[in-house]
Amino acid sequence: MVKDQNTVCFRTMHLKEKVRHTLDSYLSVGGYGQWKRVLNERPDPATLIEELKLSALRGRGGAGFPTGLKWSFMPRSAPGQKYIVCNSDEGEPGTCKDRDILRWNPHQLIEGMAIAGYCIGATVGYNYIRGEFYEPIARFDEALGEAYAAGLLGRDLLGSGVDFDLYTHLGAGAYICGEETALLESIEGKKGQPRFKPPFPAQAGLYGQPTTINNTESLASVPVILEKGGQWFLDQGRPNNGGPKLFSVTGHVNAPNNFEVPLGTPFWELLEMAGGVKDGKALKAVIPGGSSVPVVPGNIMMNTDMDYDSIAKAGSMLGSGAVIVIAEGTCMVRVLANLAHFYAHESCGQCTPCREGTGWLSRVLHRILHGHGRPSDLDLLDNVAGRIGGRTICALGDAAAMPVQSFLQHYRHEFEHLIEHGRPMEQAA
Ligand code: L3W
Ligand code: SF4
Repeated sequence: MVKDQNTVCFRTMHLKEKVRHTLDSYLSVGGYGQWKRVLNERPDPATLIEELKLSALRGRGGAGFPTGLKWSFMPRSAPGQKYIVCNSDEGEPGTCKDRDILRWNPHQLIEGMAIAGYCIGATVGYNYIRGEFYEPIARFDEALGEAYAAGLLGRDLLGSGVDFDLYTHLGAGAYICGEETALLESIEGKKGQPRFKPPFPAQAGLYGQPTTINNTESLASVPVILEKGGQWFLDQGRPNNGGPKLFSVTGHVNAPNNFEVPLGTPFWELLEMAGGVKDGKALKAVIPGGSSVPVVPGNIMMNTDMDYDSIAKAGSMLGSGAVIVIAEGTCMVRVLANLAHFYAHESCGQCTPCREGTGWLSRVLHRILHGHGRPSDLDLLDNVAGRIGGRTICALGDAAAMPVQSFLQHYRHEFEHLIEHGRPMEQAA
């Protein structure tokens, strides 16, 4: 559960009641105020989108794409059905924030999706939830029922003439369905494989119709941005990095948890909130944005702030905000072999460089790890990773290649040692 002290956006998370996820709890903190205002006043959607642009909210799912700009891509006045889709298929290793929004703030997500639908001209929304999320799914469905019963979803809402229907759609365990176009294929009942882009979903998305897809945290941030203003949200963070953000701090820390902190918070503060490195060990490295982003040595992270631009300067990405802490004493070959196995397992198999390359990376890393590495293996790893990146349909290929390149850049000596001596330099922490 998100640590209590700093919740800014996720309003019911800090309530002491055990039933924070209910409609009554949400209404008690001003919930649905913005949706009711939209229904009563029918503001020009363009003014709402401008507020969102001012807030500098960047997509919280991994890519950090500006949310207001994405909404403005929708051909609002074009005829035909349009859709808003929420990506709650949280599967990035290390990321565990969206499930807490579904568990504790489902109504805030519903309100955000309804407002998004109004802004982009969509009268139908889908929330695609990871199928393993039993409690979050139950909470979201319960909240949907409450919202319909209260007349906040459905047809001619509050007599406004505005319609908005929202449905839950469950994933079935494939990581790749978190990629936006694979997710759309999955909703359509097809095999979850990414589509070529362009066309982007704003041009041809669900059932070929204009569609906007945003992450759970992005959409759930919208009601607060409209209530307090885009400038307020921007001021919570840094220029071009508006707002607070949820970080899932995991790995070798004493108190792993989700924390909501302003973008731009120094990494060391976040580490302290998570109780510091486990067992008093030194910090070795950090994967700052989910397993798909480059690893950063601990000494660099200790001088880096947690926002999109600062982490880019440190050579990595903020990604989905999953901060994986690695303590001194950890064998980095083992860490990378573990990640490589994951991507090889989750590749959808459409593109040859990804399907074959992820398997090669995994097999070569495992043979090094188990003491059968060859001197030429590091060049082979570099070569295979270099032939995947940028040559595939979706970002999974890059996600598999980037960690390999960054681990070799910073920890090559550990790989060389294992190849030469057949045992790791450092044992697992
Ligand atoms: C219209 C254009 N739309 C871009 C839209 C595009 C998408 C968004 C970002 O990957 C990353 C990936 C993972 N006209 C547009 C346009 N768009 N140009 O903007 O697009 P893109 O391609 O930069 O990113 P992506 O394919 O959405 C997401 C990384 O996130 N990641 C994964 C996290 C996992 C989770 C999870 O478990 N919840 O999110 C972590 O780092 O590797 O690089 O909407 O359509 N000209
Ligand atoms: Fe599938 Fe990998 Fe190609 Fe993505 S990059 S479409 S996961 S084969």
